[in-house]
Amino acid sequence: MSPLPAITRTVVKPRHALIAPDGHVAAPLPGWRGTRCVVLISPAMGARFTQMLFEMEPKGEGMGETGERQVFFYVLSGAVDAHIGAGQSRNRIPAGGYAYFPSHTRWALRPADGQAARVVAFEKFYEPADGVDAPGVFLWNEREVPGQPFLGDPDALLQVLLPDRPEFDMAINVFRYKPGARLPFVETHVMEHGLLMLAGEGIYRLGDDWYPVAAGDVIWMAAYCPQWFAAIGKSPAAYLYYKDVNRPILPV
Ligand code: UGY
Ligand code: MN
Repeated sequence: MSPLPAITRTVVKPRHALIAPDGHVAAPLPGWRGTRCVVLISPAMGARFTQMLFEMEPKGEGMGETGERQVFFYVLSGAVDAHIGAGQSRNRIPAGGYAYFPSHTRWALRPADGQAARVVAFEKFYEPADGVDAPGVFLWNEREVPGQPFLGDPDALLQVLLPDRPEFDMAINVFRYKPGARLPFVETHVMEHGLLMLAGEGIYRLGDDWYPVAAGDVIWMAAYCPQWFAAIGKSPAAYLYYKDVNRPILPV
């Protein structure tokens, strides 16, 4: 028997949201063709950034110019060729690979090897900082990034995907938990998060609510949303997440 179509785990609240995959609806976006674009998190919800999913057909394509924004693409499956800058230099990005395009960068993404590809993106207006040069293009692969025990816990490993330097005003990390591992306390902080569950299952506490979550789920946590996670499945859990960092809290 199929589940009632009127039931979903998705919730959108003022200070957090859980977006389950069953509710995805395509939002055609300029610059993309042969691609199903899903805007998962956006300022329309109250966030200060955007998180999007791009399901690209083998002949699909995305292209743009970042303008005042910056964009981080992470390849979930398949592989893409990233064409960067006026000269359109080409770089192959396999699954687990990622590309950061700073503001004022012309870019294009095309699936490689005639295969479909799935890509998640985080986009944010860049906030220049006094005495700090803007970052350059950054391409790398999650497999090359060592996991650091989170606050000393070897069962909760944090991979910091972008350089931890003042020119970057956003961080993108992967958090990997062994079954039973958890955050050591309920975090409450000024930084905002956008999160995609990559693997496994767990329980997320958001504010005073508790949600079972699994691979494919997306979470938005506004600043100061109390948050806690425990991995409860039989296999390891992992999530990819965004946070705003390195900038003064009050506008200067
Ligand atoms: O970086 C973080 O704030 C991270 N520990 N938060 C989270 O996993 N919800
Ligand atoms: Mn946090």
